[in-house]
Amino acid sequence: MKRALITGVTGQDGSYLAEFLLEKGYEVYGLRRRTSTPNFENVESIKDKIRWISGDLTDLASLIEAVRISDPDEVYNLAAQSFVAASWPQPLTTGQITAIAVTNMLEAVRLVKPKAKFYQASSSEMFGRVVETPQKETTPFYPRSPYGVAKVYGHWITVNYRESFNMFACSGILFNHESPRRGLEFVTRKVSDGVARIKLGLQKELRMGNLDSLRDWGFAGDYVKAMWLMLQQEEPDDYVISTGEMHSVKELLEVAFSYVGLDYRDYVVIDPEFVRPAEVDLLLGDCSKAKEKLGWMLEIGFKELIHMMVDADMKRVEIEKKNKDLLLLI
Ligand code: NDP
Ligand code: GDR
Repeated sequence: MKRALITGVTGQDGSYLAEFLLEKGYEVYGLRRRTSTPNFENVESIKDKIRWISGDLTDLASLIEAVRISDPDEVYNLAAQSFVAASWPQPLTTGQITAIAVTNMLEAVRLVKPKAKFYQASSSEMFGRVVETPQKETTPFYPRSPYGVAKVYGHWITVNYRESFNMFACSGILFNHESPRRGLEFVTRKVSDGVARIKLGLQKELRMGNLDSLRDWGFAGDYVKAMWLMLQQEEPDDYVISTGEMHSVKELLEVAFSYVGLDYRDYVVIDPEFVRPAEVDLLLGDCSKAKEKLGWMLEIGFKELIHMMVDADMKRVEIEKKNKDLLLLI
């Protein structure tokens, strides 16, 4: 039985990856930092199957202990301060978790289990300002946020450990991927949740930032398979994972609102609070290398993804509304 250690297992990708690996028969160890309130929502159905290890990415001792306890064949480093907008008000925390802590994780693996295969969650945010379209593995980086800058560090330190210590370390340059488990502040989920609340009469408007930015949005469940495939290869390498299709935030609004019979222009209000100090205008990935070498395939397209998210939020918000109404009756 193979053993995997996942950091960031309570997040969107960590939860899909844990499910995928458990189905494949892996023993899954999940690193989890202490929180003041429980955050098991994404992993509720597999909570008892994960072997939990307490630790924090910024605490090297806890990572060394995590690698010692799990004795992993594969390590997936998914933990990060992952919200781009939060990286301006919290640039140092973002740097500590999203950049420097990648070295913590690599050091823990190098010291305790150097033969373990290592996956680093790199990001299309590293491309930032448009230098080349579509963006591929060889496109130069020009990050536009403290988050993007931190991810560039994480990417290169992973490449460096591969080259310096001959470690099996891969970096997956993943473009935006979404699901009903996406955090509520990210644009797709903010929209699917907003649509559900407006449709069910719990919210009157949706306050948004830049509607012109263009993103390459895929489904998280498809993307975690690519992470695993990277670690099953003979040689470690870096891969772009994307859909190769680009849509604007405006299109996202159109698809989500029209799905429940509404016109987004009647509800969306532009609020400067959600406009970023520097924007990544356009992200479009070329994942031919992953298709060819990993045999990776996309299963869910843009519209299907957004409809899936709206359906899930309609169900969730409906239950919330019923519970509220019941409370009013008591
Ligand atoms: P989430 O924000 O949903 O999850 C982040 C996870 O990291 C959470 O489990 C969080 O724990 C954990 N975490 C944060 N800080 C620490 C810390 N100091 N110690 C231990 N754990 C910590 O992110 P996603 O699942 O969407 O993304 C996974 C990774 O992939 C991230 O590194 C992200 O930057 C990267 N990425 C994501 C893309 C996307 O479109 N989703 C695209 C490209 C890259 P807690 O629950 O306690 O907050
Ligand atoms: P992103 O995702 O920054 O691309 O990072 P996000 O969904 O936050 O933003 C996408 C685009 O939508 C625009 N936008 C808004 N965004 C948010 N969150 N809220 C709004 O109200 C709003 N209005 C417009 C943004 O300006 C942006 O252009 C995600 C994260 O998962 C990263 O961790 C990951 O590395 C990258 O994707 C690839």
